[in-house]
Amino acid sequence: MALESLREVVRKITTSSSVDKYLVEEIVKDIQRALLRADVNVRLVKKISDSIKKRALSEDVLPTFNVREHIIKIVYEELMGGIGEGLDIPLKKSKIMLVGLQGSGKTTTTAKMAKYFKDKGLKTAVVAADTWRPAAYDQLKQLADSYAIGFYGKRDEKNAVKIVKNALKELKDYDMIIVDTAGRHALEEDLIEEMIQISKALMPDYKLLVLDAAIGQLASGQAKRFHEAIGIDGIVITKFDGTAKGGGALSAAREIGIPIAFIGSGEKVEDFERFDPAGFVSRLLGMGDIRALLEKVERVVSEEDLDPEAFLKGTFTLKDVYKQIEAMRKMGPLTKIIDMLPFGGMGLKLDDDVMETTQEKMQKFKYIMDSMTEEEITNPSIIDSSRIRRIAIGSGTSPQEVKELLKYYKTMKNLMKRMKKGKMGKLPIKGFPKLGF
Ligand SMILES: Nc1nc2c(ncn2[C@@H]2O[C@H](COP(=O)(O)OP(=O)(O)OP(=O)(O)O)[C@@H](O)[C@H]2O)c(=O)[nH]1
Ligand SMILES: [Mg+2]
Repeated sequence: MALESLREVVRKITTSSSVDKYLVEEIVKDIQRALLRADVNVRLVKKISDSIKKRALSEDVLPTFNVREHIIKIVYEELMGGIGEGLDIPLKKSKIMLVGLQGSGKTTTTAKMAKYFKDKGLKTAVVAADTWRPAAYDQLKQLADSYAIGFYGKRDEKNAVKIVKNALKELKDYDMIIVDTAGRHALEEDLIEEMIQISKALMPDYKLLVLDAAIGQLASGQAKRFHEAIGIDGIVITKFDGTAKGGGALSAAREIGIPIAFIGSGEKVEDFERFDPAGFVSRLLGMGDIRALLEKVERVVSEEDLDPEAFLKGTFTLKDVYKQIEAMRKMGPLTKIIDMLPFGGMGLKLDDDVMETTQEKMQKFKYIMDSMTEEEITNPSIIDSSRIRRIAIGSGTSPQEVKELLKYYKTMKNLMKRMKKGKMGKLPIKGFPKLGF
């Protein structure tokens, strides 16, 4: 379902040539539907879709993007922001305590996680501290044995706190200790008390809440109660292999502000991975090529950030001028940026009037460049007077203004050349009169 609706979104974006309000509304509606179907709660859906709408309509399309990519980039970034980053558990001596509702997958997850850390080179052991379910001990011991993972438990001991205290003595030379606890049907008082006592005895570095992907909207309430009782550091979503998309668990995590640490996606011990926000977005919305898009977005975003060094390398084209202007626009007041530019730090002082004309001019330069062909942008020397006329008409400017941009470009290019040669001494400040430099 989600896949179909997102295909539809992409189709709409692809066949459209401009970012208009109607298109954005349509896209946002489709995304809302897909998210709601994946069990993401209404508040989170609203938050994500509001920011998509706002950004899609207000932000300029980056020079290296078309409209389609522009919108997908925003959609993607907002979804990623909505999902948040995962919890990264460093590979060092630590204790982890797992808690969760009955049948959520704690015991299975204990074994999965132990194998995960063992495979990463940590000496790992598990502790059977579920004294409520008679078969819990055997279930965990069997899993630990078959993967050569350390194990501590006491079959007939009814006091979970005692087990944990003994385990800490017995497992002193292990790096990673993972404790399985009894499942809570609902959060009964005695079980809450036991959970608190175990936590006090163990002093875990991480308390992870195990949530079934299928829990849906109930997740938030559950997570809150566990969080209030012992303070949760991260969430593990299990049964991701089923039909549920985990939107409920995700919403719960976001609502209480706790990162997701791992995802369990099958009954086998191997079916376990670190939480990967990009993968989660794809799963939520069924968008297969989102990773490739992400890579492109990352590349462009980092290219677009102003890096004076980069301007000194390679050829300087109008694209670089465009990037400079973009970066300036993003980075705020021009005066601040001057220090960061290759020709900055020269004690340049701009008064407000000059500042304003500069910003205005920059904007005009952008319009002009938007009317140029790719070839003209990368190789401005081909721009003759007939091209200048065409560009001026296309951008609603005058040939004089197009020439100004070309002059600005040439000046910058020469400047770059000189800087490259290390001749920083005489900077052609006078070369930028129209821009106020
Ligand atoms: N398909 C699938 N099944 C899972 C996954 N994780 C756990 N299960 C299954 O879910 C059931 C319950 O898992 P347990 O690990 O025993 O859950 P628990 O939270 O320890 O249960 P209690 O100790 O009774 O509270 C078992 O049949 C598991 O095989 C998963 O990621 N995918
Ligand atoms: Mg269990």
